[in-house]
Amino acid sequence: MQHTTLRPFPADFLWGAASAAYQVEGAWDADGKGPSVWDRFCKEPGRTFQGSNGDVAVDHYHRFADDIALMAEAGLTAYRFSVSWPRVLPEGRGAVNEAGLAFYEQLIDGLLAHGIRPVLTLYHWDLPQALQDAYQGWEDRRIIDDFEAYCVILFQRFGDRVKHWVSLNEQNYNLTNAYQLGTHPPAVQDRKRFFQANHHAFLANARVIAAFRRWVPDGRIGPSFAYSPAYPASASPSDMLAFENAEEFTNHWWLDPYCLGRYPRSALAWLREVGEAPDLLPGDLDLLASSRPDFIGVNYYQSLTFTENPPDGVTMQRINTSGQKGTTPASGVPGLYRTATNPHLATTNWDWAIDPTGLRIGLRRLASRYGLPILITENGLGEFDRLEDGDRVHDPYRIAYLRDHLTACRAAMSDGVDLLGYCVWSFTDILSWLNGYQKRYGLVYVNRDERDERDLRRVRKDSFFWYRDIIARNGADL
Ligand code: BGP
Repeated sequence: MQHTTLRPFPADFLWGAASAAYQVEGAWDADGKGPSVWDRFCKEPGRTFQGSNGDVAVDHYHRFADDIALMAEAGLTAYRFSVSWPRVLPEGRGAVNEAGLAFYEQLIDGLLAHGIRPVLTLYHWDLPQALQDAYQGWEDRRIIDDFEAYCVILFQRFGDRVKHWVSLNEQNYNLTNAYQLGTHPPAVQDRKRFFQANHHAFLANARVIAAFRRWVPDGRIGPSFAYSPAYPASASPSDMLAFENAEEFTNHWWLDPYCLGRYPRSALAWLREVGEAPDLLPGDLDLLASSRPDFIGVNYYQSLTFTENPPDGVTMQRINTSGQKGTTPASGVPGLYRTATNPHLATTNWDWAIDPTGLRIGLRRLASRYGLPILITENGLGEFDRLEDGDRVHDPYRIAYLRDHLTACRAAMSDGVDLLGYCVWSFTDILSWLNGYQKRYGLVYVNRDERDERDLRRVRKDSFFWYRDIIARNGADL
């Protein structure tokens, strides 16, 4: 579709930026917080880039007021952050840590005082270690009750002020790393356990949405999905079939249960054939079908291109975590699909394809298939940035990336997509889970690296000023 004019962003469009507790807060054991699985995992040798961890991260826990002031200066109208479950419930269940809740209360009230709407993520991967130890976390159905109880504490406490909620962040990406690649805790490589853990997460998501309706009836909630729309490597029927397989296994497998309350048919049939299907109990599918979200949260970084993969073909491979361009191997599931390089797209230094049109295509696919509004909960560029004399960071590559993706959003809205808002990943630089501090995403530079915490000073990048001007004109100057 080629529009002669693009639709303007609506007046109430959420202009946001995002973060996650483990990646920014630090204060990993302060004021009664319990350990999360990441607190332990990052300290095991060889798990992360140069052994980096979030003990201090960017010290947002102590500097949140200054960070909010910077958000206000940028003109943000929304800030997406996550609550650390073990900060609120050190054991994952049972006694509440009042000091943990108080931190989020101050953060939320500080945002609201500056006219910034809080978008609260209930779970961004930092599972309480106590629940991993007690029953292996997502692998056990007990997680459903415990997750619901934790979420209800937050609904009761903040539901009067927070109207935008994200249930689970990137269940797909997190559990793929946790149970297929072995690169997130608990570092398992077992597809049967992978699908079972996912099934419990779907049920937990549904239960929490049902509880949300009771406690925050005027709020909106949805999961955030790591969405990489699939492309076929060519128009050959075998590549088209591989692409269909990939769409079904890497996208619909999550989005269909969330939004339609059912698993995609061909994928489920395959998993039953190979003995990897999750065990479903009576009532499970009814629960899924009863809790439709209010929106789909989309975390978009790249499209992925697929080709056929024979039964003795390529298996799942770890991604590039060094920033050495061209080191990502082909990855796939034998008999289903494998990734291929898309010769039409440039890539970042971490080999992520830069594809704004892929965002437009993806948004349209979601809008047509699920008929729900969409909130872009993450989009951004991880790159090496350089702090220059006079406290300047020139990041024209990030500005180009954000501008092109926002333009794709406008095109998608003109195509009929109901887009609620857009959150840049990330507001400040953050700890990138496996990539250390050198893969920077922020609009605001943080003066630290893997080896040295330095002074953790905040420095506005060129992209900060650019985004401020875009927001000021409600996106009219893209
Ligand atoms: C998403 C996560 C974020 C963030 C981002 C960038 O998967 O929700 O937490 O990390 O991707 O990924 P990375 O840090 O691996 O480059």
